[in-house]
Amino acid sequence: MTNHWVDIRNANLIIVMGGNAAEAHPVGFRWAMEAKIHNRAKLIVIDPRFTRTASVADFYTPIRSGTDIAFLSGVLLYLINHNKINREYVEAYTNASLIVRDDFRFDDGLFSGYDEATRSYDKTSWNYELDENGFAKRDLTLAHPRCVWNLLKTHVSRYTPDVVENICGTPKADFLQVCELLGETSAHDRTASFLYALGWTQHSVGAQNIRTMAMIQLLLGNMGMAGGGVNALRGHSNIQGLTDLGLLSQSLPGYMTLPSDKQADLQTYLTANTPKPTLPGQVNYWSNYPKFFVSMMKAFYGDKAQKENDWGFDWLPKWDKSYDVLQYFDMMSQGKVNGYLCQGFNPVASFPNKAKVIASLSKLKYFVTIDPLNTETSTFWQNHGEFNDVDPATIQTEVFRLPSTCFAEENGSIVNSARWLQWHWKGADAPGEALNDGEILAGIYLRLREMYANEGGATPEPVLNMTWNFLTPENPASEEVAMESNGKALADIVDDKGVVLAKKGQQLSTFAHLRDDGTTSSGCWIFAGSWTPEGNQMARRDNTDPSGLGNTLNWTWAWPLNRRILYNRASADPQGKPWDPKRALLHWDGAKWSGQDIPDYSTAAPGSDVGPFIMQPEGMGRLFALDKMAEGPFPEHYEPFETPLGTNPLHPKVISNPAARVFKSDLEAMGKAEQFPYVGTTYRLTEHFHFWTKHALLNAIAQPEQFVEIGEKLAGKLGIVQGDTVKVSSNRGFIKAKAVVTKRIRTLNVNGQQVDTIGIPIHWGYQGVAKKGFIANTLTPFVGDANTQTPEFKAFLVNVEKV
Ligand SMILES: Nc1nc2c(c(=O)[nH]1)N[C@H]1C(S)=C(S)[C@@H](COP(=O)(O)OP(=O)(O)OC[C@H]3O[C@@H](n4cnc5c(=O)[nH]c(N)nc54)[C@H](O)[C@@H]3O)O[C@H]1N2
Ligand SMILES: Nc1nc2c(c(=O)[nH]1)N[C@H]1C(S)=C(S)[C@@H](COP(=O)(O)OP(=O)(O)OC[C@H]3O[C@@H](n4cnc5c(=O)[nH]c(N)nc54)[C@H](O)[C@@H]3O)O[C@H]1N2
Ligand SMILES: [Mo]
Repeated sequence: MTNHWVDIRNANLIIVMGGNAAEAHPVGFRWAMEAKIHNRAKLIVIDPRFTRTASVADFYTPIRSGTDIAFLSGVLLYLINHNKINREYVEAYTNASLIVRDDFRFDDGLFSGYDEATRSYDKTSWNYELDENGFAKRDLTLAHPRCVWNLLKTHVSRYTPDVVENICGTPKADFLQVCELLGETSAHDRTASFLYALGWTQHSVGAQNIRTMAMIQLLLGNMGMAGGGVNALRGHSNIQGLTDLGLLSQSLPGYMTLPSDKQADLQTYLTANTPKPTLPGQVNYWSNYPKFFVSMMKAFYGDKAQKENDWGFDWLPKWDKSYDVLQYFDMMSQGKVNGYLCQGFNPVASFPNKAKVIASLSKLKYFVTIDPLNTETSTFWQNHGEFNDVDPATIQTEVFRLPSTCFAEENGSIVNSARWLQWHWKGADAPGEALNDGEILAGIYLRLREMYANEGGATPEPVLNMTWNFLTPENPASEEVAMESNGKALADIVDDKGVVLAKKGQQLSTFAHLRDDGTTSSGCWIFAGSWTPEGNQMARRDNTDPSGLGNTLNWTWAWPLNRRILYNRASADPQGKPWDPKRALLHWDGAKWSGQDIPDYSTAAPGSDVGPFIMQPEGMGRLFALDKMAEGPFPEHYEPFETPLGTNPLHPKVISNPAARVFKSDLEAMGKAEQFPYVGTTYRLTEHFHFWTKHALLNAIAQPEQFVEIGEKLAGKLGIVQGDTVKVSSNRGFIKAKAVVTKRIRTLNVNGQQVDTIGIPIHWGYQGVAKKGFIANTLTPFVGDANTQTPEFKAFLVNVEKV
């Protein structure tokens, strides 16, 4: 989130689209309800199904799954055509006025630079036209035909209300009603907040769904404002912490990038990742990249990391391609992987195309699972009749099960959607032989280190040189790990006037004190400030709220630097006056910014050209994304890989995302509408948490049996009544479940045909105390988003029959 949970109550309009917060985030959803009650906010829900969130909304309208880019691009067109934008904000704070290279093109569904053989783009032309100093050219009058503003207008001009209705199946009048309500928040004293989660991310166009919404927020002037922003409602309680700490295959902690194998030395790597400003005088915060990186290497390798050995650069793994989970399982399916350590992950249940997952695991030599529960994955080799019809005699994989604790059985911090690092305390001892995850990993690490020390090996350095300064090496305390993430001074740190900022050995209080000369260490630069000389900031529990905006700066700690609303400089106009006095976050006192939040920057005076989007080299919010997205600098509607239309009404030659993560064998195995005429979509229920709670009797009683939801009209046509057992099949397999016949899923009119949706809750399986059920992911396709590789769980093709 750019904003935070409590801040949702400051919105005048809340749009839940691509999520079902009342069901999946019932505690956080109270802030949406508070906005309704105390702020007279309107709540809109746009979802293929009439959900529990829709049941408390002021307005609901349906949409065909996988078509939100068309809807949101239609909103962009409406806002532009009806002048429902914050014009001053758009001109000063977005890249609308910057001029794009003259070889940039968009034609018939493809942007310039596409290579069909590799299904990827050469993005050279997706850039600004630069002047002789390397700065982007700009036309403040917005008249230049190639300024971002005019390219955007041309790009979205195709998404008229009729086109939106034709692609999305949303009635035109409903669509216009949403546009009108959103347009009202272009006023300086009104904001809108979008609450989204998987209904947007789990598509082959997931990241672009979110980008399109972010562009709307920029046009409305809602970024940086209390009650505005881009707010992902994250899933697992610490999934924000996962990306913060760089647990994706091409990431390092603090959103740094793991070097690629083309970056053979430190200097090449740092140059590639340290941007120069593309407009004069910008903060361009990533220019500090070398400080973050060297400090991280000092945390990793301690005294072993020295300037002479490039701080241990050669010890980091280098990627040749993304090793996302789709890639990894595809490699496994080809027999290219020997062993797999699976920690807190149940891919047989949670990953697409169960048959492919089981076949892949069956090709491993060994498999290790670290989990408190007995999962479908740890027993993938067992025959469970029609739920898992495998022959154990043919599977040679050796399986090791390491029982772990659960989060409530240890101290630690959890990063929530709001970027708050909240400390929590152990609630109970773990049963049986369970060890906590840190202890298990330390045990594996220490044994590996011993083996490398005794026997050598191909590249022993990364393991042998790692620092491991914990009081109990075989069981590092959460407190020690947290302090290491924050970082400390390795020598006295002084400013340019010689004033001591941090004494040698002291915890750092801010990442502004990080150095690139080896005198500071910090395991995750964005966490610097979470554990200072004053102690554990994450354990603070003072909820006083002097601003009344809910920022509670003394409650726990938010990265970066305890800032609660990102890009908060944009909450005031270029002259420094808050757009809305009721939402004033900052003020200029003549020398610096201060106020109800931690300012993005302290000393750039009002009226200066320093942009509020401090992480971008041009300091501006991007309506044109340059080369940051895989499939284009503007969002474009592409159909799901399994589309009920069999075409893309906008450009029949380019049907689905041309840069999506998909492998040839899976592409060829996509189902067709002739055989599988209905749209399948999967989702969760309040009463269960994924596949864990079927181990708990009370949850199993609350939702006792696997079911699928079928709209009344389709059920009537197929002769299915409530309680019938039905078989739902896709090109990858079938499940059987009870039919729930409902008014909540409507038949939609799309591109001259009728489209029906089948709703499939995900929570069942065959381990635990609940009544056994089929794995929903038997049905789903092995294809993912082009940027995040998140699987397309929300739109695929199925057939339904009564059995
Ligand atoms: N009780 C409970 N709470 C949970 C979880 C749980 O298992 N149980 N899981 C947690 C996790 S890890 C996550 S990630 C979150 C997920 O939170 P959510 O994303 O809110 O949950 P889902 O139920 O997967 O999907 C949300 C909605 O998206 C809609 N949808 C599907 N496709 C589209 C589309 O193309 N466009 C639009 N506009 N809507 C679409 C679906 O109909 C569904 O109502 O929930 C978290 N909270
Ligand atoms: N079709 C379909 N598939 C989906 C989704 C969907 O909407 N539709 N949603 C996707 C999403 S958003 C998510 S997040 C995934 C979730 O997929 P998974 O992460 O695979 O599923 P979970 O069941 O949440 O958790 C995995 C395991 O973690 C274990 N665990 C809990 N606490 C700890 C701990 O402290 N340490 C260790 N080592 N293990 C622990 C649990 O016992 C559980 O078995 O599913 C995805 N799959
Ligand atoms: Mo999730």
